[in-house]
Amino acid sequence: MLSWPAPLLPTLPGAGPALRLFDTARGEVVEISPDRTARMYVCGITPYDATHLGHAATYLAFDLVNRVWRDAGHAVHYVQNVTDADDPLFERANRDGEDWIVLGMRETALFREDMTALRVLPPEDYVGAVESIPRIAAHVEALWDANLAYSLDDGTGDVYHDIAQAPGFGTESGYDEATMLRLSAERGGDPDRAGKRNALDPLLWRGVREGEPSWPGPRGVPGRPGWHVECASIALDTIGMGFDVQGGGSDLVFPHHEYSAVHAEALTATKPFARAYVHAAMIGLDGKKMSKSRGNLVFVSRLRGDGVDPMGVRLALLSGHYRTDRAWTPDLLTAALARLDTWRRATELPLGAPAGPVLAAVRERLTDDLDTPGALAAVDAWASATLAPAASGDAPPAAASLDDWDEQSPTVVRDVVDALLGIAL
Ligand code: 5CA
Ligand code: ZN
Repeated sequence: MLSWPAPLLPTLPGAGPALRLFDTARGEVVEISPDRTARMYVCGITPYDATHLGHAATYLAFDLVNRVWRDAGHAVHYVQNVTDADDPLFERANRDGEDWIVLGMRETALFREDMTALRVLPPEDYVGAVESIPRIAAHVEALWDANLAYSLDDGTGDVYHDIAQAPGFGTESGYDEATMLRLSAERGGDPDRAGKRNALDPLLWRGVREGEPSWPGPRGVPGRPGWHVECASIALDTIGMGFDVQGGGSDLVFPHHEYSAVHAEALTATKPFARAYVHAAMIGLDGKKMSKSRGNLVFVSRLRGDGVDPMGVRLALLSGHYRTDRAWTPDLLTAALARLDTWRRATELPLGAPAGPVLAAVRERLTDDLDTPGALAAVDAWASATLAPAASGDAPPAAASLDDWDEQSPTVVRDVVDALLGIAL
């Protein structure tokens, strides 16, 4: 599938510490040690509605991972999927009397525009579910042929993964069985379905139903893929096993990332699927998780349409830590636009406070589990030091040497903010 255009990425002098991120599976902040090419898979959108600020916040968190790696000299093989054939799409398209393919294409196009406006680095592989169906079906067939999957004998053609044969099951989320059963019921699973060997067995292939689109499937059974095997399969076919970061929002910890990992580990008889599972917290509005089904959404495209500077939106979302559930408020945007203005005024001055410390601090804060509030505070400190003499009409502090307080510094800081935070000043 078509990705979106890449913004230019300035190169910065020197290097920062190694990246550390919170890994859900290990329950702690761990050092991420990629090979020369770092590999990351981030779960993409289900394109039945426009991108809201919750989605944007999640993609921004992983954009920082991408930027930190590139700053450290890594090539990055970044993969993202598009769940362009799933129930929410069919339901919305039916409701609106629209073709589900047209709906998916339109919302995916809007997502690309939103990501471009927010200056998110594009994935190298942007892969749709529909275009992947033959390969997903082959993966399901392989599990079935290995007797790791079974079909229900109720005539539906539905195929399930036999989780009792998956020794790694439960290690990504670390949840107990009761929690898994509850979350499975809440998030699209079917623990109460009759005929399954285990209530927690996940759907691999859904046999064709009246009125639903279908494709040729495993052992010739027409239908469509389950959700988790979609991501397992796309990741396997692009970056393979043992990649560095599997990313998404915290609502994907279970069941989605647990099952994607278990499917891929069963398919390859190797471990791990990902070396770290990293989750961004939820953005809410008025005390509730922002979600399409609740309808409490603020869309990136709506803000853009209202003339809001996308860099203000980016800065507002980065002003909170990615692992803290937080609310979107109009005040957050107002504060971000004021901050953006301050940074712009400071970087437009002919002379600035030393840039070295701000570069070191931004690198240090971001590599420490993406501490964006800390990184932003470092730029704030530089901006106020730089603006202070201008405000008071004084020359730069007499003690500062020419090397320290110089004409390169505003340009360097602009590059730091651009390369590491993705903010164009
Ligand atoms: N297509 C699947 C992933 S394979 C999916 O979850 N799509 S989605 O459109 O519902 O969500 C896209 C991404 O945004 C996911 O990573 C999801 O975890 C994240 N997300 C959804 N709602 C929020 C929210 N309120 N705050 C932060 N992230 C969110
Ligand atoms: Zn996914």
